[in-house]
Amino acid sequence: MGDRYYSTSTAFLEALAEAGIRYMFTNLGSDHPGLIEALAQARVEDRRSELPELIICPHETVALSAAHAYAAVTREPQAVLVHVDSGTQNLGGAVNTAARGRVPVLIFAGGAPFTIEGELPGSRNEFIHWVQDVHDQRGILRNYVKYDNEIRTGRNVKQLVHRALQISATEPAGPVYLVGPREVMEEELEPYPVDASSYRPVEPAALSAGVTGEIGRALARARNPLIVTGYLGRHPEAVPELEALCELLAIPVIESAPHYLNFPADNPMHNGYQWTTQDQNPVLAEADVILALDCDIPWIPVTSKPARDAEIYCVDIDPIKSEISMWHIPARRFAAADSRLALPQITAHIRENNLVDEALVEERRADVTARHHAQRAERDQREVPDNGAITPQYLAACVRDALADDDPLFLSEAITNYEVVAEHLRVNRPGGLFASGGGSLGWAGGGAVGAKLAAPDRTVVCLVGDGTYLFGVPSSAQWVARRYQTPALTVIFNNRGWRAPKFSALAVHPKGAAAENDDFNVSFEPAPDYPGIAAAAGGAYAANVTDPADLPRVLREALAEVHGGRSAVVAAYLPGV
Ligand SMILES: Cc1ncc(C[n+]2csc(CCOP(=O)(O)OP(=O)(O)O)c2C)c(N)n1
Ligand SMILES: [Mg+2]
Repeated sequence: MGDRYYSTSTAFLEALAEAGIRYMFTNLGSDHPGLIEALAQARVEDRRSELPELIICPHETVALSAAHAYAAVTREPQAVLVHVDSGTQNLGGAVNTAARGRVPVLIFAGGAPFTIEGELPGSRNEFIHWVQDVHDQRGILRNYVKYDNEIRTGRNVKQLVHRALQISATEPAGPVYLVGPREVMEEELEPYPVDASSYRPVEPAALSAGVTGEIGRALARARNPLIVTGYLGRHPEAVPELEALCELLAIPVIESAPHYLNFPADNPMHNGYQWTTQDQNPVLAEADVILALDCDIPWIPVTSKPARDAEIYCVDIDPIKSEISMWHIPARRFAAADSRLALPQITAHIRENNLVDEALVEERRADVTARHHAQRAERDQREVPDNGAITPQYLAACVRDALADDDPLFLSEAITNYEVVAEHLRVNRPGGLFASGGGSLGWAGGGAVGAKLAAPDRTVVCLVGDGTYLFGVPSSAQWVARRYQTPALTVIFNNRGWRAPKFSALAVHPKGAAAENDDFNVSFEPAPDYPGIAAAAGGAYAANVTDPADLPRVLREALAEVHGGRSAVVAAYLPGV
């Protein structure tokens, strides 16, 4: 071995750099002396810039959420480094969210040293090494990762990192987990090269000719075709392809529980959004041919479903959804394909075979366009305060108007106001609106940091519920934002509590004791000073707004601060839960 410190840890970091990873969202511990030394050694050798930059996150939820949003914006895999079992557990629900959001993230945690008498460098020398030695550290994340493994030697750590990243980035993308015990991470090595370019993610899949023709014919002959999608827009290039097909045949689109911008809000073929609803969606009910395209929850059968005889096709990068224990839609055909390829295939098939019935299509185009405008008109009417109170619709409209001349990148974690946010922001730009895709709240806090690092020229704006703001560990997220100069505007839909569990209880027990007595245990009164947390932790501009008339001015001031490099948090007081 040479004089210079070169260990498994050095090779691990080099492999991340070779894979194009720029940042490591990190929380450190007693498992990381090798990594800390390797990074310091690189600085001494003037090679620090060749290795990824550390983004220190005082809470792991923030680290993984930041990596998640960065990956969602760029589609490039990210790295998160955490501390043994404890740091892994502190990732908490963000792992569910990264898995359900299908984002490529490599999570690394050290493992407790396995020697106790100094047999190897890195052997136990702190009391905590006994405490952190658990049966199955990798099992903590096995419910949520596509791949997990232990680094057993430095001799092939680069191959292991590249393989893990290849699996993570291959669609359906998702988190992967590597664990490296201390002695292994300290193992000294000779540097060695690996050809990172031989670990590219698997190429996207196209539809077979047979299925292309079947779907093309079905859509072309339908009276009321419909496309339902949720995450097609993870590839912004797929959005114009969807527009091309929908415009050719005048097919309406519903975005169902979307976590990307899948279809421009102003396209007249946009026929609305759906999340949890109590009412049947009429667009869904009247459809005779439905294409569920990159969509996890195209409808909720108990409250809103297609007609019994609707002809359904499922084209998805993950059409069987084996990670969701119970899942089914009554489709005639399930096909695994990348919508960037499948959509132009279907469009070309329809064109080349002259399948367009012009009269039918033009009649339908008028109907679909009319419904689009009717929906828009109805929403416009609701963009006003209610008896002197800020309404969610008015708030979302004010945010939209404040950013009219900007290039915003919105993160929505607005929970019972998801629909309001999507309807009233009216985002058109692919890659302009993101949600987590997961079920664990608190993503947007760290997510804003990752989104701003990924898109430094854009104005990052988060719209969150008050409960969700707290789940995002704002003390940590806002500190990271200041430290790494990633300013964002956070707008809190402050209804002073958790409205969602109240709605859940009402949907199951509409006339129960909780409903009769308005006894739901969801109120946060007396409400915390939410923006004050951000001011204390990250020096953010902080404002609480109760008067609707103040909102446009406060948002303008807040955005001026953000453009000047300082985060801003504005909590708008809505009617209480
Ligand atoms: C980590 C986590 N804990 C608990 C829940 C359950 N949950 C779902 S929505 C919700 C309330 C969210 O409150 P808020 O952000 O204020 O939105 P609101 O319901 O008021 O619109 C809770 C607690 C969850 N989804 N994730
Ligand atoms: Mg709330």
